[in-house]
Amino acid sequence: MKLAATWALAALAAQAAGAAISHKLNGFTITEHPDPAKREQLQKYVTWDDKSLFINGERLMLFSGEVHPFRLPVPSLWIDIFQKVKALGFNCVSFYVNWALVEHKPGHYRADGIFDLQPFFDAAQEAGIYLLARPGPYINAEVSGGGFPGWLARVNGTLRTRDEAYLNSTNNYVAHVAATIAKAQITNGGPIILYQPENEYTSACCGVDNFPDGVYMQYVEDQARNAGIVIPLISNDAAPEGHEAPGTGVGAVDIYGHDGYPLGFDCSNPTVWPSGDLPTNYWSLHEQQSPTTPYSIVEFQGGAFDPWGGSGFDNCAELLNNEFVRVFYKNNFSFRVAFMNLYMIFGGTNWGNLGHPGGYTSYDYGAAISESRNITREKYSELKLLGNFMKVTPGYLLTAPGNSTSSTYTSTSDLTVTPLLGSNSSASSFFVVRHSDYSSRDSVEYTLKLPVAGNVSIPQLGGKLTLGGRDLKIHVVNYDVAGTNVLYSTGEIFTWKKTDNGKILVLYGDTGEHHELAVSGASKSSVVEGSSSGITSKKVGSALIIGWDVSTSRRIVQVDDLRIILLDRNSAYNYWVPQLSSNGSVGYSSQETTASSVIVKAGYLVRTASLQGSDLHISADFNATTTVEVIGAPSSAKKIVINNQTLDTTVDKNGILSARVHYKAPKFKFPSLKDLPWKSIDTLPEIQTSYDDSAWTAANHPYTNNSANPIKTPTSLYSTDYGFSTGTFIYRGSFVSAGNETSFAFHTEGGLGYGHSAWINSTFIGSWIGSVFRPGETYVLTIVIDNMGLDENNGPGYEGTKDPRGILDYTLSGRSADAITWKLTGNLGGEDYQDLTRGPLNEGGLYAERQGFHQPEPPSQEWNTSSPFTGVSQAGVQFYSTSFDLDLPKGWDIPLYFDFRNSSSSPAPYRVQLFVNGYQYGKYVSNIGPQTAYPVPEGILNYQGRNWIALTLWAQDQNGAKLGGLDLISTTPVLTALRGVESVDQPKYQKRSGAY
Ligand code: IPT
Repeated sequence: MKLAATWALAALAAQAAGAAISHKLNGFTITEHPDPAKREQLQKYVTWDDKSLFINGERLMLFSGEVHPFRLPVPSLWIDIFQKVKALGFNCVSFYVNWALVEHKPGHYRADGIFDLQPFFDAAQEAGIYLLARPGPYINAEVSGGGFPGWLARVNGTLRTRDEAYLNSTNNYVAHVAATIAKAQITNGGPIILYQPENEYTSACCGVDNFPDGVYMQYVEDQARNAGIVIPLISNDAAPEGHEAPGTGVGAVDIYGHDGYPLGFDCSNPTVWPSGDLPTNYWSLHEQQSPTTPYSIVEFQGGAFDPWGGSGFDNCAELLNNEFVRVFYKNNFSFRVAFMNLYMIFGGTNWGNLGHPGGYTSYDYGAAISESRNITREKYSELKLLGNFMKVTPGYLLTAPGNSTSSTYTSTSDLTVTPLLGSNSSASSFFVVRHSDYSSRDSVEYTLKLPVAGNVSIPQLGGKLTLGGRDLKIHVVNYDVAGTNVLYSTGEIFTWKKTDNGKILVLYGDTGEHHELAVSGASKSSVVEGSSSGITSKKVGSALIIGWDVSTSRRIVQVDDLRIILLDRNSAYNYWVPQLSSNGSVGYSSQETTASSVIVKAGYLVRTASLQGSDLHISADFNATTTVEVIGAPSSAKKIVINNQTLDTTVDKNGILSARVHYKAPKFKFPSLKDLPWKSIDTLPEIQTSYDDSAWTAANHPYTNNSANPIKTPTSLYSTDYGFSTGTFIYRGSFVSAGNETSFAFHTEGGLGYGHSAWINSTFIGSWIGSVFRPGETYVLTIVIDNMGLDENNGPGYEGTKDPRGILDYTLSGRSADAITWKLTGNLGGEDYQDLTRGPLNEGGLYAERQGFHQPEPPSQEWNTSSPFTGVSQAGVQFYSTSFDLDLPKGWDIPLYFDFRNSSSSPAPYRVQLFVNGYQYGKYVSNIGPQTAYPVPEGILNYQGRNWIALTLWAQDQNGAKLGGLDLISTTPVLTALRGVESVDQPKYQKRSGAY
């Protein structure tokens, strides 16, 4: 009610102002608000100027990572991701909603259970993370159809255009999803601060006229506004091209943003950074395209996707590694980026057929947080140094980016410096120093000329600065540390904070480097921890200059009431800066850390900290025995309490608290999957002569509803014409022989990496050697097609989602095509899918899936006892089921994987689907790869209890197939503070009425 009223008022106000221009489209009145100030009438919580957003009036840089809740379908694990993002120093997460999972049947929106968004919003809020909502309706995202449900292939109009049939198809979804998002807006006390309509509305194809169509964009925006969205709308142009930027007329968004993937998506040469790939013109483009809005990169490369047969995500993690983080992300800071979202920060899993054909089950993405939620990639640590620096550096947003130069500020043209200049000589400035050849692996020595202290050459006390290969540094000038002015520092800042009796500044550099800082108005320094060797200091003018060689042992230098902690990069990786709360609630403010944080040296992860009396509670995770130290705690803190355990705590002369956490890997046992009692049935009964397909859908439409692809067959054999768009399809074509048929040729489509197998009656066509048909007898063709998902719909006109799946064409020699009568099946019920819990895409059309045997407790008593390790000796599809118990220790986060390995180097090709407690959590194709290890999260697996696994084994070779290997394996167990991981609903097998 409140929202509706706000919206109505805003509309009235806009009308009264007389500035709005209205258009009519599809029964909606579309209202253009050319003046962004009008948006301020909608709400006052999220505002902006040319430099940054303001949340509740506070100017702040939004540092964000992309997370897709639907790629981790265990709601109780979402807090884990949010806390790991928060620990980076980030304050925002961007998320997509996947329409295909919530409106599989037109008009039926269903977003409950694992698809409910509210627990995601709640977890974000608990962790102190803001959200950017990106519900599409088109999302791309390497998901089937780019998020379009299969039935969109039947829309008689061009997708993502103003065609009425398309717009109408989106109304129900957006009305629901935007209303859900609206309820969780910051205006209602929720975490959502921004909304992105559409996705990369940047290019069109194939004769689509009227592009870009502002009236169409405005329709998409008004759908959101009409559902109660009052927060600012932000765009994500695929490249900095200025589409829909404010001032471009109807359809303009409030805040312009663009995407950037400078190293692309081929991970096969992970050490090669091609020349010219570092963006250098982002700021000048921004000034041209959207000078009134904060510079926003809505998706910046956080990893890469990888296709079937690709080089694997370890390679992507290497290509987009810690060096990429420091060179490319810090380079973005030279453009004063004020909103930066990394796509992905956690990729997750394409479970249950949700992916597009260009990807496999893993969507790890090589992201900072791995698919198994692990944070051991070095890029996570590097990002933490950067995220925490930005969090305590609000002065950055007030600077003006200047021109890059290789002469003004450095002694060598091998380096290029981009200045971010403060508005006057005492304001903060930043100097971003990089290699002129950005990919250089050379170490370059240099001195700096900064506009401070009379443009002296730095280091002033002698020595040289060094920029290592594939590094980039941000040097600060006039940097405010709670009232102390750091005149300059060449050592990079991790964090700083105010303490009870002074302030702490943490600096880091690489070993072998020399650094210098100058503190205004200070007179003397002393080394209060560690060796003073390599540390020099001297008063120059009114500043105290301190020079040091980076050492792997920590040194603390006291300068008046400022305590400077000097670290090397690898040591800095172990530091965390949780906000200190009294009640466990984390909060949002960017200024919080400087006043109310603690600096914690620990190991694997620190999640939260709170002070309760004299107990300093820290929730943290460990993968090794670790000494925990707390620096800058309030003087009332006496004891360190880790995960509710009070530890023996010592306090040193500098007030640093320390305690030791012992790590001893727990003992636990896994079942050997090979030795389990497996039960098995044939899941291709369709090739038996006795098979009855009377319940199947007749493929008898003499037309197609697919406006982009005319049919070549007498009746349509496109799966989506009959409501099938997910998982395996089976076609059965019968004909009465005239006796003269000599060959059957057919053309199928299932998307990149797909396969098919075909039989005539029970004879595998792959091995068929031309037996003669007997006239008058009926023959049945059975064609099994692996559908890898629907293609994405890259822009208006591409119509990728309409690329048909199924049989595209066929000929039966000697006969006309209509001699064959076709039937088909996909998942039981098609768009009226059976499994409301696991959602519309999870099961395909194989017999065992239609029956629901992939769920726990199938009726396997009567089935054969046979194992996938023995397999089958001819072409076909076999189904296997078994169960085992796990009893893993509580309080441990133990990443588990199902690991397939080939026993021979050139196995006969086979395809496997792996079901875990009914959830399809792996699709393995032996001859394509690259994925062999499939992580399955706790919550899908029951860590304390029974687990049912099932496999479909599709032997594509006439000689059959068997598993080369399948093992349950784990990586290092993490002693975790994470509590309350709950298994999701895992409905067990129940006889399905009407199942065939
Ligand atoms: C960008 C899409 O917006 C996003 O959904 C995802 O597909 C991403 O690419 C790649 O993972 S499009 C960008 C490549 C121009």
